[in-house]
Amino acid sequence: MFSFIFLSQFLIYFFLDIYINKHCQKRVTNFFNPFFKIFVNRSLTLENIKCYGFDMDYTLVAYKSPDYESMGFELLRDRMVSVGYPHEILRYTYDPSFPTRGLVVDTKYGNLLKVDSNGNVLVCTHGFRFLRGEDIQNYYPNKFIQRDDTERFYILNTLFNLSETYIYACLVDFFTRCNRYTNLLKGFQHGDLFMSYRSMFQDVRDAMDFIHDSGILKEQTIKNLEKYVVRDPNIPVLLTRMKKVAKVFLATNSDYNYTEAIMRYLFESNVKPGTPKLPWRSYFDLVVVDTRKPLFFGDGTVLRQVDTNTGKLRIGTYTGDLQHGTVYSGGSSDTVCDLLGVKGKDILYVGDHIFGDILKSKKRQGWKTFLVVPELTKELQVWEEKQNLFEELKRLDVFLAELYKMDMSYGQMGSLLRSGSTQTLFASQLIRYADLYSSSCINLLHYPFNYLFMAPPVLVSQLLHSCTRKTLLKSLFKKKKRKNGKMVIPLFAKYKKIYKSNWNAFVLFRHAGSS
Ligand SMILES: *[C@@H]1O[C@H](CO)[C@@H](O)[C@H](O)[C@H]1NC(C)=O
Ligand SMILES: *[C@@H]1O[C@H](CO)[C@@H](O)[C@H](O)[C@H]1NC(C)=O
Ligand SMILES: CC(=O)N[C@H]1CO[C@H](CO)[C@@H](O)[C@@H]1O
Ligand SMILES: [Mg+2]
Repeated sequence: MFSFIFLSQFLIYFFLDIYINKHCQKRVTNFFNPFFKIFVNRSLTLENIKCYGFDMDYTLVAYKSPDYESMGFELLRDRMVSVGYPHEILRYTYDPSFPTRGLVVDTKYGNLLKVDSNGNVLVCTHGFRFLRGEDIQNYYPNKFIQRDDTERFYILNTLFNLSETYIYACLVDFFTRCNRYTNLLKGFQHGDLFMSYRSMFQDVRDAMDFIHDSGILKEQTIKNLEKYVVRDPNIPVLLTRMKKVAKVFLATNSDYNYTEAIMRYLFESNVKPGTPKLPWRSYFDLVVVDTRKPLFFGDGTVLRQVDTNTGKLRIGTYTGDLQHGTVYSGGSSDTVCDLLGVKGKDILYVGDHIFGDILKSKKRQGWKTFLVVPELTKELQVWEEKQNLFEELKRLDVFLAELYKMDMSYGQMGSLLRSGSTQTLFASQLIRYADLYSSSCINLLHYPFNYLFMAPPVLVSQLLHSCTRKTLLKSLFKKKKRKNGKMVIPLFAKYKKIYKSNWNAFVLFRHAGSS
């Protein structure tokens, strides 16, 4: 009897194993691979999603980093020189390890700040110089900024802002070091001219608007698609599968001509062998360009039809029914719901801009949200590599030096989500407004369309978990061992050097040892 149960169980597992190997291997292995993972902040059943919406730039379309940002930087830099900035600036080249998304510009003092959700300053640079405790306190006596002062502080939230962030640091660096200019608290003096940090930032923004509005950035991108745009053959696969179970729409702030060029490249020039080549528009039930998000999620603009032959807009407001393959311009999120016949809560909207795509669509329209965070690939890589170190450090929050070193593996400004064990402003917004987040929308391919996302927010909570002194003491006690009659605390022995140089930690240790 016993052996029969044993045998039958064995057989069941044996065949189950073969089945899994045969049918699910790819899906199962990817499922457990953290790099393909979708992280969950609020539970969500894909089965209830009746409609998927996509942003285009940095969401469906991944730009090649750092080539794309470098190109943006060079256009900006050249523009600055052509409006009168010194030629020496042309010597700067883009360094992708410097800027991180979510930095705040203080236009009064010309500093770049990394802050937490309450406005506490975590990292502060002036040009490329990283300021230390005292220097930071000279500018910000309580190491704190009043973030709602939107006249003074600007958050660089999108990936398009990276090149802007970098050119601003270059300008501050240049003028600070160039001896033709006198450094003052709020800017630079040159003869009888005063140039404030504020006006410099305005010039950078104007230059940024210029390269966007004049179409020069788009022109360069389209001229060299191979160099700047990732062509992932899984995108058509994902949309084909999605369209079988739900409606799919595209809502982009880009104009029709650019959208057409990019989407053609993505969908029509690169089909997997054996799949039919379809026009890109057939993958969507609705395409809306010139959406002007976040305005789109509120009042929106006039809805017009695009003449897909000429790229020009038809005059007048569109009032008809939804026609397949037609492209619309403007409108609002309400028009999207009306045209597709879906309710806000049935939509999962996938975007990369925390303010323009995610916050507004969630707050105003109650859409379900999926934030694409391309940086997660790097964050996860560092996390995987340094996980043991991090686990150890988590229990010992006194080792700031080590934590700092780990932070530097992400880039000069450290992680997008943390600084030491403190959560950044970006991370807190992510937790508040995104239901799901992942490094790419393609990761949806690794989950079945009836999947129930229920996991706790592993990445953010684990990355952000900081421990209290109490748990530190507890963990020290747990580890103590007797060796030759002497009490040895292995962690202490290991970090003796750091302990010696850290008075706080030394006191802490004596407590642990004497009690
Ligand atoms: C950041 O980039 C977005 C476009 O992606 C732009 O609308 C915004 O004004 C930029 N922010 C700043 C502070 O320049
Ligand atoms: C789009 O391109 C066509 C020609 O390729 C041009 O006639 C049209 O004006 C362009 N439209 C816009 C909005 O740039
Ligand atoms: C599971 C989890 O961490 N959920 C968080 C999602 O975001 C809200 C804020 O809107 C947090 O309160 C939850 O803790
Ligand atoms: Mg985008």
